[in-house]
Amino acid sequence: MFTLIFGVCLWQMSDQELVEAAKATLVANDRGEWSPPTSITLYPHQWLWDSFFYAIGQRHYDIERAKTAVRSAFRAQWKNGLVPHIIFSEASDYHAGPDLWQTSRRSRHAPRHVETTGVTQPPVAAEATVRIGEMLKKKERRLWYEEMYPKILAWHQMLYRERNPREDGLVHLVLSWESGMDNAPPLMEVLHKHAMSNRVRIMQLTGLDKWAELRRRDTSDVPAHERISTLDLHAIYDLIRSLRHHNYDHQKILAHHPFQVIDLPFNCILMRANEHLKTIASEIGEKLPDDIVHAMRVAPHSLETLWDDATGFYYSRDAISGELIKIPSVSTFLPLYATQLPKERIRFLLKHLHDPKKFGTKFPVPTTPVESMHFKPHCYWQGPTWININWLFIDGLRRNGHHQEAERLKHATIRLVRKSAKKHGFHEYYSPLDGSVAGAPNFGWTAALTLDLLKTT
Ligand code: 2M8
Repeated sequence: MFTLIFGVCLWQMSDQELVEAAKATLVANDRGEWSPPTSITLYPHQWLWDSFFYAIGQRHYDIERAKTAVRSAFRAQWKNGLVPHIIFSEASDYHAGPDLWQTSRRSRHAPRHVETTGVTQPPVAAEATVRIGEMLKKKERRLWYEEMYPKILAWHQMLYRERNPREDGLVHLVLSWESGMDNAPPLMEVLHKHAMSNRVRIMQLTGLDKWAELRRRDTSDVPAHERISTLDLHAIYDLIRSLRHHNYDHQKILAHHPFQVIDLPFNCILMRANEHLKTIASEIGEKLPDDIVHAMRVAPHSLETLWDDATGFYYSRDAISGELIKIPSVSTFLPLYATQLPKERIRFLLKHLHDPKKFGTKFPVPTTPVESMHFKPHCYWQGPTWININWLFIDGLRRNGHHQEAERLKHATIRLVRKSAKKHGFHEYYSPLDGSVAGAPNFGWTAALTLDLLKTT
């Protein structure tokens, strides 16, 4: 027994070593004002929700740097309030770069001083702002909140003004990249149903996708089977062309664009972000505007329409057909992060969490249930365990009073990262079955959020 424990200690990091290693990863990725998601060329620019997760980790050792991470994500905010999901740096080797988007030429709202994409990502800014605020003295916090409030507010208002045609507090996404869970099976279902362009269909029929696969730039560092499929990626490129064709004008996009989803995780994050915004507003003596107050009032009722009693899951909705996308995924747990759920509902969700055929794996939480035909343990958002999703889920469990479950998941998450940290550092995602690493190495949000889990109770 002693030898076993001693052996484990030798090849695994202690909490303190893990904290130091996480910090070292964040510092090594740091470019001063912003940090690319990983040390390799796979993602060489600034990504939006990555920046906020970075900040949540950085606040533990350099609060000013954490503020800069949040601030810098807003340096390219569009005139209409949109905060773009990528701010391009000088690096030229990204597969969906400025030439594909052409936002500065096509949109009257896009900034001219820097190139960006024309879509957004989950609004984690308010969360990061408040987490930083909690560590500041009252006067500094007020200044910090006064600085961030108008920017975050403009972003949320844009989402409700331009992406919420039903005014029910749940916004439409127009690209799976906006959800951050790029190739999650429910999103790919909508893509396959409505948004396979003729070009992509021809690629598929003629086998040209095999040739295109050889030319992919994103699979030089990470094996193709751990990434999105070539056909799905090309369908996404064509959706970007459609957004560009509509000059990133949301009215035209909602009327004609073939991919529109009421995404469950994005909307859960937005609901929670509004609560944070309310906290920020009240600390600085601001009154939330009516549109946000309205959205906050109706969103919990609208969220209920995403629950399916027959299967016991929350789902995203296909906004084109109006139907629920009944493909179970880890997103079903995120309403816990969004709001307070009834006890009975939580009981149902926790049953799924512990069911070995669904999410009860050795290294939870898989993004897709293991019994699903879509489950692939190493493939991107189709099965692997992601640390940011666990982090949101842990927070949701706490907020709903399930502290023991939250602790259990927190320890399982740290255990998963610790398992390979000595040899492989912090990875982008992990197999939920055996904990093996996948995706990019030296991954920022894995390091940042592990650091946060280790530093907070
Ligand atoms: C992944 O997405 C980008 C496109 O946005 C890509 O595959 O090139 C996703 O995991 C996304 O959630 C993440 O923000 C991004 C950078 O880490 O990579």
